Amino acid sequence: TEFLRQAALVRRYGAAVIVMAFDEQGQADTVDRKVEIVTRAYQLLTERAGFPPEDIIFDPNIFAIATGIPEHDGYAVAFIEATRRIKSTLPHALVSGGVSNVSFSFRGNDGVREAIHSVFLYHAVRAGMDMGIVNAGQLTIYDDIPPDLLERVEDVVLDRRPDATERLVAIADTVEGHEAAEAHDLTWRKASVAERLSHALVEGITDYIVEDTEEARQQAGRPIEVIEGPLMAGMNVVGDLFGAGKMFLPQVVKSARVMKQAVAHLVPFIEAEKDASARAKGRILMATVKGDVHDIGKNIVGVVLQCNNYEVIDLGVMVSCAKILETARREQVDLIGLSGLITPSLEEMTFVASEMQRDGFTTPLLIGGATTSRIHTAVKIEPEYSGPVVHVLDASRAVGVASKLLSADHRAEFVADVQQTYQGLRDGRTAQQAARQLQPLAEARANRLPINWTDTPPPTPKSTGIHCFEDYPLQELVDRIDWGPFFKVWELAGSYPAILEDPVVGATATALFDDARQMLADLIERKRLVAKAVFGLFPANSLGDDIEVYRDDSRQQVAAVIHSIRQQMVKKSGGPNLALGDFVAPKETSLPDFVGAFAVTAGCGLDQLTADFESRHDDYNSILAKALADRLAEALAERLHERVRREFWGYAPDEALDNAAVIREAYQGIRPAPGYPACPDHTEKRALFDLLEAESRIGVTLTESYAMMPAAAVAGYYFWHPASQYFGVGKIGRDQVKDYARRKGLAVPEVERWLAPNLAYDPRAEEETDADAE
Ligand code: B12
Repeated sequence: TEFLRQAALVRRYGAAVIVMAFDEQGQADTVDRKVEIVTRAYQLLTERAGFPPEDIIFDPNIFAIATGIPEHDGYAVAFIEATRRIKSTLPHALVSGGVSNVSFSFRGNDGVREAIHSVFLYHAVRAGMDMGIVNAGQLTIYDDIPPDLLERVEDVVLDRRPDATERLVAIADTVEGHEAAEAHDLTWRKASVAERLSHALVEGITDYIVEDTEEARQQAGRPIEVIEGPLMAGMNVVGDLFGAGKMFLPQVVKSARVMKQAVAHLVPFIEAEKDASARAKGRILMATVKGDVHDIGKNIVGVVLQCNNYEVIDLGVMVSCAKILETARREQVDLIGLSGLITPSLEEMTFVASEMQRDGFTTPLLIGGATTSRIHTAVKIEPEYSGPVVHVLDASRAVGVASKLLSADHRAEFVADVQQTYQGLRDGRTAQQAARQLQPLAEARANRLPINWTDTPPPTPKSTGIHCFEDYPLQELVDRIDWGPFFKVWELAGSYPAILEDPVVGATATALFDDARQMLADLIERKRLVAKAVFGLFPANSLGDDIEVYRDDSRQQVAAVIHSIRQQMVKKSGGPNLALGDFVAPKETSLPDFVGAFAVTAGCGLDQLTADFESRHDDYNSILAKALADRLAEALAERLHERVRREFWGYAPDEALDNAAVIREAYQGIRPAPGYPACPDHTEKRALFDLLEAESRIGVTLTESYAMMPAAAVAGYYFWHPASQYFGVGKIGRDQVKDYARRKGLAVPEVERWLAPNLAYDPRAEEETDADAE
């Protein structure tokens, strides 16, 4: 009962649980006991406490091995085997464990401990372990463990021989902690041509690729054999290492560059022979949907799939549904992959799925991109299409999903599993929706942020009106770059700058960072990218939830209205229900307040730059350039905001924050951008752009889904008040949607379409209720 009481409490907070393999008789140390205890817990949690199984994490106890006590020798194997059984018998449950325990008897000898952790993780992860607690400073790369040590450590971890501990102890003193130093030698050049090609692919070295490929071609009977033979073999090694977590994304993208250059050398010979191209594992169509311009993520996925021998047809960005379906038919693709960055793309993806259904497609549909999610895919997209629909979280999972969908043996099981999971998510969602408590709009408004305006009268900007920078000095932005997201693009986990020293990804991150800084210096020196910005500080007052922006100080003529949306969730904490309008002095106070608006880009010239790289089959530098342009755009937004606070508005003239403090948003005021959680309506960008004349002044345009072009662009508002803060609007009710539609002069269904992710209700169900009422 105590277990169930605690489970109910955890469930009330919506949290996941970690359950140790522990019962009335104590901690479990054998496979059977571990499995028996967690199975009992699983049944109680799922059947009695209503826990979704994916929120249950089991920790089936990792105990120290090689302690000298024979009964302890099997502890690692017991964990690994228990994990395997849990993963096969208790669907969706996750497995974790405290890894460092296992090597406890080698305290003081980090070299041996690192090797034991890596070996243990290697086998446990293969058995299904999902996560673990481990000192990241005590890990080495499995493949880097010297063979002699590896054998002895595996003997111990896998309990392979009775004298395993003695044999490991015998060499323990000779083992040193891992060091990254890798000799820069060229001995690999002496190996056979096939081995050289494989080495160049795995290490991402392009220096000799054309001459080696040519040598291989001369030796081969036909040019295609070079691709099908040594190049494919090398790429298979890369694919396997990446899949096993032993190689990281930047390295894989560099490998792809080697492969592309080799293939480019061979293509003219293959064409001269009129030979069919190498047989790929499958043909995948990829596209960023209509109205959306983002493509870094899609391109990365494309590269990773190509590395794994899939043929990728990439239609680029802003691709209409008709073109996607027409190409899919003509090219007889095996999979269709859609990508999107902003929320309007979610609706477009749903539309593509419904059109696939209408056209009688059965091709599996993959969904990916920053704005997508498993829950959205399950709730909105999958019900539209009877073929398989799978949300893919990131590049490293894309290959696994593609291979299962294209495998005759595994497809049915995989699809059934995904469908069952999505059904579960839909059911959970309905229950959640029913439980969600919203306040009526009027009550939420009554609970607005109370600001005593007479205490802090609005500061008058030093300089009102519109300011424009047609060529903002890039050098000034370098120190304002937030490098954290840059590493995330490359799927390297960790915060900057610690990531550069990280024991697992540090070397890769450092090499990538060096490349990035070198390219940045080159971009600045040769002026290959141009950054532009426009901003304005305008007289303004709030009127209810809206903000009226006036043309001049007389405040007679309204130049634009910023429509803000109010939080409607019940605030158990007693906090206010916020809307951006709260941060501007209400009209009835007669106080002369102001708001700011801005649009920046660092993407002018980027298309030419990436086209150059791509013509040289260099995805690595192309992706690097895009990621840098994004960083510069964000840095420009940051720097401009800083100057607005200190110089142009001048309400914080003495502000002196370092980059880390700026990234932490330790300054006064906020800079929300339409699309971000405080103002989720992308259509508000239209008024913002008109107010700033952004199109004509800096050449940034809006697509039909309100994405900005060039892609490396940010646009938003400035609020000065010290109480202004970032927040999420969350879910809203139909009362607010109707009110908002009226204020914006739009039809309710149109607003419902743009704000789909924020609706607390299903508009289709509401339509029926309306009809019933009539
Ligand atoms: C960096 C960033 C930016 C950068 C660069 C954007 C870019 N090129 O990605 C800048 C600063 C320019 C930017 C601008 C904007 N952004 Co922004 N941005 C982000 C951020 C922080 C990270 C995105 C990113 O780069 N991820 C790394 C890449 C590699 O990942 P990815 O694209 O998701 O791709 C991976 C997977 O999704 C998957 N995948 C992708 N595609 C596909 C396709 C297939 C078939 C498969 C299988 C897999 C797959 O694999 C990829 C590799 O692992 C996200 C928040 C977040 N944490 O996601 C917000 C976010 C994407 N941005 C958002 C918004 C709103 C904007 C702006 C509209 C804000 C504004 N008003 O200015 C603009 C729009 C720009 C434009 N041109 O219109 C929102 C979008 C959601 C929404 N509400 O619409 C987010 C989610 C933030 C948020 N929480 O609100 N942004």
